[in-house]
Amino acid sequence: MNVDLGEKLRKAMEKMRNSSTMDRETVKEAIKELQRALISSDVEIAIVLKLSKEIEEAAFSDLPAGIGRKEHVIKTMHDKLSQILGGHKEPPQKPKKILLVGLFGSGKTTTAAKLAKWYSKRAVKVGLIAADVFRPAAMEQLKTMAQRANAGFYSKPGEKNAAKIVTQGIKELFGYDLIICDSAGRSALDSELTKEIRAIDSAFGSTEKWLVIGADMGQVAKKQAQAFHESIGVNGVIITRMDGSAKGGGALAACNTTGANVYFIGTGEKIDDLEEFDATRYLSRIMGYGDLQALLEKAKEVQEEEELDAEALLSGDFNLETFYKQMKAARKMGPLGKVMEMMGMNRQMPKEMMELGEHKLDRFGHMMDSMTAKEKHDPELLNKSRIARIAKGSGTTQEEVRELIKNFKKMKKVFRQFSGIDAKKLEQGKGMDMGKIQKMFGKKKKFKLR
Ligand SMILES: Nc1nc2c(ncn2[C@@H]2O[C@H](COP(=O)(O)OP(=O)(O)O)[C@@H](O)[C@H]2O)c(=O)[nH]1
Ligand SMILES: [Mg+2]
Repeated sequence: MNVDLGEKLRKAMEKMRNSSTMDRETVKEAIKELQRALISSDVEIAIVLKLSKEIEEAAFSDLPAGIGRKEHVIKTMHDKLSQILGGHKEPPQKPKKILLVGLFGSGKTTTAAKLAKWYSKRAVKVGLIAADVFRPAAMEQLKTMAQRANAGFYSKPGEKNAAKIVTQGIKELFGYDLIICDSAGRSALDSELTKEIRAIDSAFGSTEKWLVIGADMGQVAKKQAQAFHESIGVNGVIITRMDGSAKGGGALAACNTTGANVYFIGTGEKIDDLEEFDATRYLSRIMGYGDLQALLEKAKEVQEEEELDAEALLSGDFNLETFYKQMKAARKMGPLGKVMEMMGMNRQMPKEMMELGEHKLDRFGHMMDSMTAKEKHDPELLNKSRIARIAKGSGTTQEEVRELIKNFKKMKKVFRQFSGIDAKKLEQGKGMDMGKIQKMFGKKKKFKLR
């Protein structure tokens, strides 16, 4: 997600980390890198310049007790960055009525369903109203997604008056804790759209009016957020397509200058691709330091009777069985690439493992069934004749069995690397929230995918 920005920010930070002196020149160099990164993510120049100035000033101010100059500068950079992206504003936990507004294609309908799922998982009974009378297909789209989210649904195909749909919808969805209303967009916020949204809003009695904006807007998001706020009043923002645009940083910073609360970001087309936005977490993610917290949250949410045993994953005792189980559990949490990204491991992951499909995983499962317990725990035993036996027993080819072993070995190497770096990196202050990781493994905790 937004790998570009992350990559560049990481470089800027690394420049600092790796320099032996911490003079003005070094700081200026790092700030320059930072500027380049932010500008290429379409962050407004004025914001970038202000940020640079603040960092430079803070860098050579008095040091807080017990902290070195370098740590101080790095921390300042991180804090200021997180600030311009909007920090963290917790979304309301028990909203009653959310109205989603925005232009065509901003992601309203998709986000309505994603939100329904997000709140459903938090024991909120959610109903959806499809009030896009402009594009009738949107009703069908939302209906299908509502089913996927296990949410109630109301619409009235053929009805041209959105407010009427909403009034009826509220009646039909009586007893639901939260009702989310999807509205129509236009290609611009014109008087017609304003009028329609106002009518829906008054029929609906929104407690929340959230603007949905695509990350590809970049800094233009500012104008859009302001315009929507002035004409209909907006008290929350969701930025979609953070996964597909290099301008996500710009969109975030722009919304932040308007004082808008960015509650969520959309990170994919699927119904689970919605995340509560937290700038610190977002930064550590895109910069590749991993974020176990996000992973844990996601893990808790996936409704599968699979256990992802992080300890086994990173412990030295990583055998074929753990490998298979973990790959299976990880897959259920979403594309493996994303899961690994959250753990900060995507950089080292073999490409073929990131793209491992369901079908292949099933085949791996069959092979595993044809192995003895001993073989699973010690794949070194797998010589030519054993491989032949396994292929035959599982209806696969010897080539595939060898592929499984090869992949397993690669993964083992990745995990070993990952588990071995904590103490050293921690001492050198090289980012990585290893405190969290260590705490988790220290407790020998398994986390269960419900
Ligand atoms: N990659 C990605 N695509 C998204 C995201 N949110 C929405 N989309 C896609 O954007 C397009 C427009 O979304 P839609 O919900 O129909 O927008 P609406 O016109 O505002 O209702 C669809 O193709 C969605 O699949 C997101 O977070 N990431
Ligand atoms: Mg729509």
